[in-house]
Parts: sequence; structure tokens; C-alpha cells
Amino acid sequence: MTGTHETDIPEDGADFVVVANRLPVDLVREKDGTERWKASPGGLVTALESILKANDGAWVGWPGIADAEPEPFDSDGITLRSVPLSAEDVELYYEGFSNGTLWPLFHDVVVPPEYHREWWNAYREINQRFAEATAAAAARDATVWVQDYQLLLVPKLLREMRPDLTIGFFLHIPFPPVELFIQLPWRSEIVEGMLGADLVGFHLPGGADNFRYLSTRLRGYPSNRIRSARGRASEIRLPDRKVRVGAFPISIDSSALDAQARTRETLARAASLRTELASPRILMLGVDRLDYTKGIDVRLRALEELFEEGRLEPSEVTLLQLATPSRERVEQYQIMRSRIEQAVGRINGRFGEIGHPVVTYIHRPVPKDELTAFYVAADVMLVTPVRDGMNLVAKEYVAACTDGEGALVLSEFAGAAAELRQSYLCNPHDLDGVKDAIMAAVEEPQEDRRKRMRSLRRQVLGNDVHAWARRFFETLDATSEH
Ligand code: GDG
Repeated sequence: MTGTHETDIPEDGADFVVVANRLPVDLVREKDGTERWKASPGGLVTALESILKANDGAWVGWPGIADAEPEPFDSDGITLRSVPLSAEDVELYYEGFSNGTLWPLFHDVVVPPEYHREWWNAYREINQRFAEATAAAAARDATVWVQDYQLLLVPKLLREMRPDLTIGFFLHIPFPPVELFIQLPWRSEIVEGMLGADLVGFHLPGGADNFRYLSTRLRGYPSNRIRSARGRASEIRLPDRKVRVGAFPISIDSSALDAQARTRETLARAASLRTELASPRILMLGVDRLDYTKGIDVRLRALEELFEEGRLEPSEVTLLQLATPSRERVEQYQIMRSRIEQAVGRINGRFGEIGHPVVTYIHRPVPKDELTAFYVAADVMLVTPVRDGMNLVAKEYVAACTDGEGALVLSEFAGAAAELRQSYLCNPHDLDGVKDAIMAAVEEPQEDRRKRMRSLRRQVLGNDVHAWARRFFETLDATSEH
């Protein structure tokens, strides 16, 4: 293993470094071979960009296309440092181990995870590469924040190279129960990798508990609950140091979205959108990466049955489903996509009219202000994942409902359900329950619906992404002092 010695600490390193699989911008290669940067959507970028801009930080990540090696550059006061990946690296480390093994395993094996030694070897090697790039970017005693499931080994690798650093790790997806996790042939290495951090954060206390239990069960490390100013936390005792574990439910830049939703342009676009959709009485909305965890199929099936049973009148309802392309080379995603597209075609064939399809399906990203107009226009938001770490879309919808109108149907299996208790909660495995939740969202008296939305808005506007980051950093600070 390559070690970095004290002498390798860079003179011009950053005091705060974020490490994530992707940079907050995408490198795009044009047909003529020229390259340009483009802002990239996605949960993590949405969550972190505002925080980084406020601090002079560096971001280490992959630029999004294979075999590109752009020089470090400055974007809005953030130094971006690329970790290059070859086409084979992308296939084995990203599409393979990250999205073919860890993603399904951590989402309760919704589809069967695949275990390949070749994928694992690439994952280990590329985590090493990320750790080296981070070590070269961080000033002495800097704080490093490692993000997500693609980089589970980085905390340990980085600590070995740079013991001076304070290292935080945050997992954006669920952390599974021990009975599932131990399927992983490389389970001990992964747990040790994460324990390289000073603080390991999850969205929910359940994930933190799973991890703590696993550390004891697999590695024999004792742990205990500790008193913390802000709710539950615990500590895992390694032979030479302690690791803090806790829940930090992520959020969004709520007031910025609230403000954007109130602008004249957004309101006008929301109104014109309804007209373009043939002015339905009820506009339903789904916004997801096209992923098998998101339960797009669940809501389509629920709608189809509601039409079939005559509980909803197709001429009065439109579902606008935005399904952003994602991981298109991974086989399970191709299977999912064709299933969903078949269902959309079938439902429109059965219940649509000329000039009025019941489902309008968009399979490409839309600009952020257009998405905000979608939220503003929608009467009912359908968020029905079978498993989801948090789900920012649910919170974005609430922040955009500035007039207090609107109804959120939300799966109990999204992390957001722990906070958004006043939404129309449903179990996505219980189709009748999903249908009832949709009907309640449509039929409940307006005053009750408004009351629910008021409570949801208090939650989302009072707990934004800035508060999330502050809580994480305060805990990390306290941990490293400790
Ligand atoms: C992971 C976890 C966790 C989507 N389409 C467009 C677009 N988006 C934006 C949404 C939202 C984000 O992407 C999606 O965030 P989610 O949280 O819903 O889901 P994941 O991508 O799966 O994120 C998740 C999250 O990490 C954060 O920790 O909540 O559980 O799976 O912000 O608005 N944005 C634009 N155009 C689109 O077409 N501009």
C-alpha cells in the first residue's frame, strides 16, 4: 500500500475537503472532442453546494466521464479536484460493486445483489485512489467529509496516510440490518473502512443502531449510548480510539426553494403547465431518478387499479412522472425502465383520450426552475419508494407548496417519513393501502389537507440543509476534541 508521510502534507491544501464519488459539476465531451463543465442534478449536490460555497473548500470526485483527467480548477470559490476513472474502473467500481452490490444490498435486497471478486478488487483500488487524492488536497489538521456508499473504505485508508485529519463520514442511503449486511463477503473490511472516521453519520437512528450492533457482532468492539445535547448518539470503542455514531437527517435549502416557488415566473409557468396538460382537475406528480427502489411501478399500479375500480375518473386526473435517467448500463435499471415504460403505455392505452394521456412521462432531466414549477402546479405528490435513505423530493415539494395547498403521499420506507408524519403515509408493499392514501389525499376536506401541509411546512422550513451540516460539524468537532 502506498503511504503518505508527514512530508507529503500539501502547502496549499484546503482546510475543508468534501470527498464524493462525483464532483458537483459534470464534464461533458462534445462531438468534436472538446470538453466543458455542466452543473449536475442529484441529491448530494443539491444538499452540499450551498454549504461549500459558504466555506472555501475543496471537492474531490470523479468528473463523470471515463478517461478524462481535467486539471484542478476553481468554481465559485471551491477547488475541484478530479479523480480520473477509466472505462473499466467505471464498469467494475461504479456500475459493478457500488451499484450492483452495495446499492441493492443496502436497500433491503429489493433486487438480488451480485458478489464478484473482480468488482471488489476494483472498489478497493479506487477507494485507495480517492484517499490519495484527498490526502494531497487537505491542509494539516484539515477536516474531511467523506460521502456515501461508493467510498466506504476511504475513512480508514485516509487515516492511515494522514492521522492529523479529522474525518467525518456520511451515508446517504439506508444502512441495512445485520442479517442482510453479513451476506457481503468483504463485510469486515467495509466496517473497518467506515470506522476509520471520527464520526459516522446516518439519516436515521435505525441505521446508526444497525451499524453499532454490527461493529460489536463482527469486530467485537464494545459500544455505548452517550448523552448528547441533540438526541441520541453512541460511541464505538476501538482499541486505540473512539468513533462517534449518530443520526443526521439531511434536508434541503428550504427557504431558497420557498422563495423560488413564489416568483412570478414560477407561478406563471405552473399555470401554463396545467393548461398544457389539458387542465386536469387533479394533477399528480412523481419525480425520481429512474431507480427500482423508488416505487414508480407501485404508484402506476395503484393508479391503474383506481381507474379500473372507478374510484378515480381518468378524464379528471393526470399524472406527470419525471423519471431522470440513471445508471443506464446496469442491467436491473434497463429491466426496470422497460417495465415502467410498458406500464405507462398500457395505462394510457386503456384510460387516455386523444389529447389527454393520463400519464405524461418524461425520461430526461429538466432544469431546476422547471422542476419547481412542477411542484407548484401539482395537487398531489406521489413519493412511494420501497426503500429510500431520505428522499429530498418529498421535502422539496413541501417547501414549494407556499400557498399551503397540496398533498404529499409518502412511503413509510423513505427516511423522510420519520419527520413528515403529517403526510399521507403508506406502505408501498400494500397496494390497497397506497390506493387508500391516494384517495385520502384527493378526498380529504380542504381544511384538513391544509392543516397537514402547515405542519409539514413547519418541519421542512425549520430544519434545512444548513442546520443539517451545522449539526454534523458540531458533533464532528466535539468528537475530535474529545
Ligand atoms: C440519495 C438517496 C437521499 C431529480 N430529477 C431532476 C432533479 N432531481 C433532483 C431532485 C432531488 C434530487 O435530484 C434527488 O434526490 P433524492 O433524495 O430524491 O434521491 P437520490 O438521488 O436517490 O439521493 C436519498 C439523498 O441521496 C440525499 O442524502 O435523500 O435517499 O437515495 O433534489 O430535485 N433536479 C433537476 N432536474 C431533474 O430532472 N434540476
